[in-house]
Amino acid sequence: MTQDDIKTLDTQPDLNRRKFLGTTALVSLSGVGLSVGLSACNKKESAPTAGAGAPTTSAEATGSSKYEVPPGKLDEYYSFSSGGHSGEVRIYGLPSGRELKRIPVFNMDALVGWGVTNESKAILGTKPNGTPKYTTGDTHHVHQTYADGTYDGKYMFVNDKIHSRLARVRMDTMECDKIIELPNIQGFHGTFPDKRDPVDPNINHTTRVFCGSEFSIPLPNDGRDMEDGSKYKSLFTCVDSNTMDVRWQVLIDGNCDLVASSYDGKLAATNQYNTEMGIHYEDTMSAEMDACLFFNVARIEEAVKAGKVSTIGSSKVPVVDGRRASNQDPKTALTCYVPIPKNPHGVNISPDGKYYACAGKLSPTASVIEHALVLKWFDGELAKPRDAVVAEPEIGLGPLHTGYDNKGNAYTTLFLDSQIVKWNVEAAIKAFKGDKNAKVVLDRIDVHYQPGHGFTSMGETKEADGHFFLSDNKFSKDRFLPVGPLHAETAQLIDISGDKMKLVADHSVYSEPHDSIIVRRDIIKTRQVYNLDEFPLAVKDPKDSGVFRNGKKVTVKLISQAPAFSLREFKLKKGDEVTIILTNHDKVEDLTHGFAIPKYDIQFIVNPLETKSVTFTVDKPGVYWCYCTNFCHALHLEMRSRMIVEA
Ligand code: CUK
Ligand code: CUA
Ligand code: CA
Repeated sequence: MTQDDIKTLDTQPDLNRRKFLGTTALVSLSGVGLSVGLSACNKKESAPTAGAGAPTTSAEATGSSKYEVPPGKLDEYYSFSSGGHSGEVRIYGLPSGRELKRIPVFNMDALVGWGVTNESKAILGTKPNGTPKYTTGDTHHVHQTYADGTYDGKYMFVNDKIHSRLARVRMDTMECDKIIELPNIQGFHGTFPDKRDPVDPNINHTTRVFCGSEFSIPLPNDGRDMEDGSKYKSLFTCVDSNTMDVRWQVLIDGNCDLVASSYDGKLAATNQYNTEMGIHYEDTMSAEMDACLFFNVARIEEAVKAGKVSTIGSSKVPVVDGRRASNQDPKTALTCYVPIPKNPHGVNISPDGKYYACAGKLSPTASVIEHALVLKWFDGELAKPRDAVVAEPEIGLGPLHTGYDNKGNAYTTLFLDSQIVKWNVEAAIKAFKGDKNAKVVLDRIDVHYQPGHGFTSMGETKEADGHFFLSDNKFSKDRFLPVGPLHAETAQLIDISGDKMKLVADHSVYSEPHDSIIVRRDIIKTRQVYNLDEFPLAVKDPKDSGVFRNGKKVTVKLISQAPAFSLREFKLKKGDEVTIILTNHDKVEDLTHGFAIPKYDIQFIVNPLETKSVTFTVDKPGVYWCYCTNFCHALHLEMRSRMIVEA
């Protein structure tokens, strides 16, 4: 594409395609128009759908050894990614795309024993019968904690959309250490940690996590008001990042979706696509304008302190009123609703902290909202919230998520156009003011196909480095060997360091990552081994091994040290409730052992100097070989212990 073409795209949008989205798709809501217009792949009809054997044209393939990571060499970046339906978090190396780890969070995991061990069940929460309360999760957004505007390498937070849970992952062990369920909400979608305290200048790091609820429900949701949509409500939630207690909630008009936090700690933001508060999906598209909703964090916390709160149902969480009607006076308002066209998706703050980009989704625009002007509105010095919008460039069809480089450029995913568009924020602001020469759109690149999230290396921090953009695409079709009706997703790596974007790699990923962050490797400092002392149950001395009976409750203590368990066998009686405590005494990193008991559905691992426990009732007499599941030694297969259950 030449510079002239780009200019044409910028100033003269393709009217037919715009019209298609703007009228056909949206007017014929009940007909096929909507499904064609809004569902994927309307543009790439010519692409083979599956197994057609047509090789990809090599014209677009620009991969070169510069981006390859040779054997024995390490990647420059970590990419932390949500796992969608899997309920897990994944870790990749970039640029190689090597999958390094899957962290079980909301899901069961046989390798780790997540959902099996007592320790993981205590984090997951259990039903009265001791099984995990939920066994499914739906992770969408991962973000790490901040200090001084960049990652501090301490924690990562991830949402669970299906059961409205927030999980925290420790970055030193890359394991989940806490999960909470948010009260009185459904469809917990966007989440973002704050970056500093809005008031206390000494707190320059994360202490809060903001959470948006996408689905409105009757409050409390106990069988009342089910047919009356006007009674459905959404709440915006703030969680303490240290204690993981819910601090407060804000009752709002409309819904929440994605969430952003400002660099000065003063504002949190969420885009709203259902300001109509529609229950049926055509109702959610009836208005031309929805909103980006801003929360004044300091004022909300003052109101909570002053007791201007209510509670909902059995929840004790203080709820403040952020609805429009109660927040008309800017000088006391807790919330500011900035009108944005139409069913926007995504809100992302620029690394200089000045602007939020809120993409239109059903409008081919990205709205640029100036942070300082929103603050001005709260001071009573801006006539109306919409005046905080300082640019609204037309960038393409189905804009969703925006990443940033370190040169003032934004990169937005275009779901319907299957493109990434690079545009300059300051130029967009000039164009909005009437400067006809401002060159807003700088480049476009095709991706394959239908990108959801896109994100840049370190792009959610003030250390954005403008090196890579990763496009997480929802369809891959002809890009990989077909594996049945469901294909892999594509994560496409794009070098954004030059004027032109350059596609450098296709990585296949298991469905369906939504959001990721790309983190410089020097920020992450992991531990090599655990410490015996951090586990209260640890079997510290091999001599402490044995079977300890207290009526029908039996504790079996043993250790693992390659290639043996400290008990060759242990005897139990049918009906015993047994707790097995296993401590791994191997001290070398990665020298992990497993413990599996056939027919009892027990399987877990113990890492070096780690302790884990399981509790279950032995109801089947017989001999059960407990064996090591993790290849640890030349005599790994011989590493066994006999569980003998007497009738
Ligand atoms: S949402 Cu998935 S593409 Cu859940 Cu972040 Cu936009
Ligand atoms: Cu221990 Cu294999
Ligand atoms: Ca709407």
